[in-house]
Amino acid sequence: KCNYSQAAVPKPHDPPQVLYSGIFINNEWYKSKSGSTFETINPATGKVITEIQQGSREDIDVAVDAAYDAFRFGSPWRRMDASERGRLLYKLADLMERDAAYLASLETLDNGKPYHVAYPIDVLGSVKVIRYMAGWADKNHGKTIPMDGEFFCYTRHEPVGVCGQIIPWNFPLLMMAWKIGPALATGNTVVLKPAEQTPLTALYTAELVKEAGFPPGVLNVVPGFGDAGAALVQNTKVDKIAFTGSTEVGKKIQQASGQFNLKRTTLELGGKSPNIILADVDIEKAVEAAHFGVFFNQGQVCCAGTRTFVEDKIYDEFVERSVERAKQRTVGNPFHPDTEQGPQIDETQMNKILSLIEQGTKDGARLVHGGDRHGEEGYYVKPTVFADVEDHHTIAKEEIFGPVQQLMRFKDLDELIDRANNTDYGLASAVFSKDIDKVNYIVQGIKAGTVWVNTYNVLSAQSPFGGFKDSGHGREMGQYGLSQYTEVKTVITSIPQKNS
Ligand code: TXE
Repeated sequence: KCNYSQAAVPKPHDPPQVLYSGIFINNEWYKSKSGSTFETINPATGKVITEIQQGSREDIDVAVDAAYDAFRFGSPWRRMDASERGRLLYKLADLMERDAAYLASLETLDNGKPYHVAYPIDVLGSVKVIRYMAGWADKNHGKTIPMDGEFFCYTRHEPVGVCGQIIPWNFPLLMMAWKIGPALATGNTVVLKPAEQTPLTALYTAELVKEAGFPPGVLNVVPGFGDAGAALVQNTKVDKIAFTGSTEVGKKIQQASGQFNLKRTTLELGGKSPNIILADVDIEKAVEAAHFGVFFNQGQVCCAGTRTFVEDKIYDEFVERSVERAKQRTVGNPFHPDTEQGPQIDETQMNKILSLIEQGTKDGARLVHGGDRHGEEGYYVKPTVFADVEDHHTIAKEEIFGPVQQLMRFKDLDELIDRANNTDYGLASAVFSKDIDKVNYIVQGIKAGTVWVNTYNVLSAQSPFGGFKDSGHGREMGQYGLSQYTEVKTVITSIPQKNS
């Protein structure tokens, strides 16, 4: 959970004023070439916040040209000391921190997540990621290698070049920080496309990038829909695509990335993560952790623990307590300090969740709490709990991306590992137990990029995150994250005589 107490959260701007709605290229604001705009909606009310310039292929191509030019050999960005890149990122982090209450308010308005969560997790979390990556700027160096023969060999960690970054709506600012932090620290240039549902914090942060002093063209932001994302993937001047979103679109991106020039890709996609609760746990703590593991961020979390496997001996009590916890969950106005759960991102997602809930009942799972819409205004879904969910049920297989918990029963550990791995996804997982031998056995058996032990949803700037299988590939954050934004160049020089 977050490291910040609620007392430290300042008052929100309610509502925050929207200052930027254009396309950001070369440190300037532009209207779309086509003249098109789109509406960004407040999901708590369903009302329009403002009109945003809608980028399409033409705008993407101009932004890519700007990023390409900023990366040219001899450009100010290429000639800059690595430590100076770090300094600019530290400055950006300071500016984000200066405007943290405003940024968190903007996120709450555009996304619907509770403000008292957006402030510590999304905004201060993003500040931490940018600072962590700033520190790496002048430390990600190559090696000298004792190769055979009369040669001197060393490696350079060079930036990949122009990076296209396509991000989703569930953590708009944080996903931007995960993407631009390592890319800029290692000297790349960027064209970022925020999700169409949540462009506001990315646009404001673009202005902070300018204020921090980054040269023009280093970071460009083009708001728009999937066609703009696809244009970015198709542009041959783009060297790499980093994407977070659905597995369906991730597969398209992977295909298109190999079709024109061969782009490098990092993909962080969906999940159906197993959360395994053994009978020896402190049940109160495990119930709370499993609740948080599913319901955090309105359930709109790629690593959510949506298949909660509970050992037979404690299953019935676990169901009862989980329902009690779900009943207490406070749903409502995301600007209110007591709200735990705001609205889903939009009507489409709300309807998808509601139809999967219906399917759960049809398939024979036992609906023990919630199950329908909360209120009539905005896109709220009641905290929902299903018991007796079986592996073949649709709700045990498909990513729901909503506040819906699936409680599943298990008896035998070996059978459990097969069941937990019986999914196309492999993003995250968790095991709760005091038995270290069982924990280690499960840790090795689970096919997933992260295994949490006696905790859930813990992410940090220092530790890598990413998926196995259809949850994508590549790792973000930590030292591992840097390698996804650098090419290794081997330099071999003939020397007259080699000595040890
Ligand atoms: O995702 P999309 P959507 C999952 C979750 C959710 C489902 C659908 O299950 O219910 O995906 O959400 C851009 N080429 N996740 O439709 O479409 C798009 O504009 C290039 C999991 O919102 O994948 C946006 O910027 N780009 C996830 C981004 O891709 C394209 C977070 C994500 O949108 C494109 C979000 C195309 N052809 C949803 N089509 C996670 N891993 O955290 C769309 N986009």
